Order: sequence, then C-alpha cells, then structure tokens
Amino acid sequence: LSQDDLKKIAAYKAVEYVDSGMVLGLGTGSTACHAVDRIGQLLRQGKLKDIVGIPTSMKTHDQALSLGIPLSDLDAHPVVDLAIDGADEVDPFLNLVKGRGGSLLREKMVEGACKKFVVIVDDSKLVNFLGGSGLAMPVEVIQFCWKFTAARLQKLFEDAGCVAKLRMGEKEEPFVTDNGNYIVDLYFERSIGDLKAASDAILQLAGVVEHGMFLDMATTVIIAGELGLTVKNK
Ligand code: DER
Repeated sequence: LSQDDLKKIAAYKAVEYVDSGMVLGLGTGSTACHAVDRIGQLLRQGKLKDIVGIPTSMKTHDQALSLGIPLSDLDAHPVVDLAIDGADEVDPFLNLVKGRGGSLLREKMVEGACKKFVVIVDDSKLVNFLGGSGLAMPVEVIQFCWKFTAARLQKLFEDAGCVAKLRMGEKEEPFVTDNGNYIVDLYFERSIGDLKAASDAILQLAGVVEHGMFLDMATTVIIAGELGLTVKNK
C-alpha cells in the first residue's frame, strides 16, 4: 500500500463519523483532501444529506465548492459538530503538529470550535515527542519585522537547538498564508520539553499570530498503517 493509499483509508474511516445534518470542519492537506472527496461522493449518492462545510483554507473551500458541498463559515456556525483533518506529527498524548500546508490558523480556529476533532494520518506521522521528526514546527507571524520575530522565536528555544527559517513560496518569494501573514518554521535538535509552556511563550511574542502545536484538541486519531487501522480516542 502506498502512503496515499493509507491516507485514503484513514480518511474514509473518518467520514463514517459524519451524520446527515452535521456542520463539518473540512481540513486541509493531502489526507483531508480524501475525506472531502468522500463527503462529496456520499452527498452525490444521497447517502449524506444537509451537510454544511466550514473550510479551513481557500484550497479546501475551492475543492468543496467543486464537489457541491454547501459551505459556510464560523460567523454563521460558531459551533461545529465534527472536524476532520490531517496532521504532520502525532505524539502519544494525541498532541499534534499541523501547518506544514500553511493553513494552521484557520484550522485551529475551526477545530477549536468543534465538539469532535477527528485526526487522520498514515503511521509515518507518529512521533515520540512533538518537534521530534526534525521537520518544521510552523509559526504564523505578521509580515512586519518578521526577522525580529523569527530571532525571538529562535532565542526562545535555543536550549532545544532551534533554527528559525522563513517559509518561501514560489519564485523565491516568501510564502503568504490565506490571512496575508508569513510563516516562520522552527526546527529543533532536541525536545522542547513542556509543550504548554512552549505554546504560551510563543503566543506572548507580539508579532506571532498562531503556532502549529494543537495541544489537547484531537478527540480521535485514526492511524492507517501496513497492518491496518488503529483508532485512538482521547
Ligand atoms: O497543514 C496542515 O495542517 C495539514 O493538515 C498537514 O498537517 C497534513 O498534511 P498531509 O495530510 O498532506 O500530510
């Protein structure tokens, strides 16, 4: 089975949690993409009815629109029944790193407003501690003096051997999020220790909008591996 096959298996399993009439948070990324496709398919087949989708990015908005999924937003639906989304890392306590697709702010807003947050991953995303994969832990920052903010982020985690890098988009230009902000990716050599303390410290920096640690937010994590599916509940 390819990694994409595993993503699809996890995504389809998550859509089994969807009931007609739900307000759904629609995630962003290659795994969530399969879940959105599946929801569109079930709507077309009449197996799901009266669904309202709250997209977590312009990309998901466009995908859902093309599938005929009725869309709305948090202003109209401040409480979301169920959100389905991928993750970049999942630790043993179901804490997540998200945002390598650049949508962490809207994802965190939508997923923070939902009663159930089902995370879908292939087993390559499992880590012993967040930041442990050596891959980016994203922080969304305002464009104004981003270098100043990046330097403060790097200093904050110098004990963990942190390097902060501006995320670049196409044509050697900085990546700009749906919200008009930049992303500074943090890379760690060692564990950052207490995640809640790290989260609070990051959010205290004035130039920071949000970070990609989703702590104590997932209610269910569906993991697809070669040996089958594992469902972990909070
Ligand atoms: O950017 C995001 O938060 C995505 O959900 C990401 O975490 C997972 O993307 P993937 O499903 O393409 O690996």
